[in-house]
Amino acid sequence: MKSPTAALTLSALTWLAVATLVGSAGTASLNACSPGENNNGMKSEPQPDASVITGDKISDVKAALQSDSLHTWPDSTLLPFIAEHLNEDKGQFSTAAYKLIRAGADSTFVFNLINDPSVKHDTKYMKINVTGYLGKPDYSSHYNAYSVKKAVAFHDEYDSLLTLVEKKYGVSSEALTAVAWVETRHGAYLGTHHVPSVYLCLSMTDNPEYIELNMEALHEKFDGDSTELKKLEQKILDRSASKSAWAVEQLIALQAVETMGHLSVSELVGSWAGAFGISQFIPSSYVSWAVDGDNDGTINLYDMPDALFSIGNYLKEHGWDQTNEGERKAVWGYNHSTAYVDAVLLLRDKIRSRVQSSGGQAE
Ligand SMILES: [Ca+2]
Repeated sequence: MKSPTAALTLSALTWLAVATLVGSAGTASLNACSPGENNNGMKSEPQPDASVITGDKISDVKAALQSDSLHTWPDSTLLPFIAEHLNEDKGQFSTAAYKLIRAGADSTFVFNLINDPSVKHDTKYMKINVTGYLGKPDYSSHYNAYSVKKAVAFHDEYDSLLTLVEKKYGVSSEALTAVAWVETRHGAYLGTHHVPSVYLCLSMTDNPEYIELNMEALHEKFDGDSTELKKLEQKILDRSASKSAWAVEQLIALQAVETMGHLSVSELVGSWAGAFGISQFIPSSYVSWAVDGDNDGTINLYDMPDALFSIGNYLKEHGWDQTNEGERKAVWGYNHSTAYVDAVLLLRDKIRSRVQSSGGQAE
């Protein structure tokens, strides 16, 4: 990368403002543990008081970023600037860089992210995230006999931690166990996709060449009538636009994740849809709702206490209460799929029934 120009100093100032904004929200209520104290659920006293970032901070982050002057530059200046700062092998990401800077992202963050050797261009992310809806989700393996047995064993092993989370957020230990199982098998399947690469690719789904790619895939598979085909083509157009806009938002959030300083953004791996950690949060969810469950000063969703506290906080903030309607709304907030909601709540019921029938002990 070439040396930063004078224009970049402005963005550094902006960045300070964002760091202050996110930093103060992220650390205000952290309680340090005494040396040797273990708050990972093995002890019930003292109880952790997890730091909570309440509300959606992304709009605040974006507002602060908008004082960066680069997003106001005309194309005639901005496009050559981008071409100059992207590494030779990263030309395929020029649209992503352009969109991010136009959206107010810090240009240093954008170029560092894209130029990182771990960032790879892969059209599979444009395809699966745009046309994935064509397949019907099957969650039945998440609540079969094997899953219930494993979930009950987890519920027993993490009993004291789950009890703390339940007490704090009012979300039952069985529901927390069910969400963490369906998401990642309690951390056994965290995904192997490079999260920045996923979002950078997704931010370009509305480029003509990737729309064409998805249209071709649709035409290859489709054998219905022309009215139905037109509807599906429109759906691809709509999803290409919405996924792209969403990915730009998530990349802005990823910048906030980096500022918070708990995770190495360039090393984040997760699902092909861009979710990471045991709780499978997307970057904006991490910024807004992830919490430091074990009070070690770091919000790390690859650690079980942080992941479970974050799931509890997320569900509570998305409407979880003691009603079926509230539960369904909260779980739907986690993943906008009725099949997903059904699977999580069915597994929750099965765990509860097994736990109750065995007197609280796993078999
Ligand atoms: Ca932590």
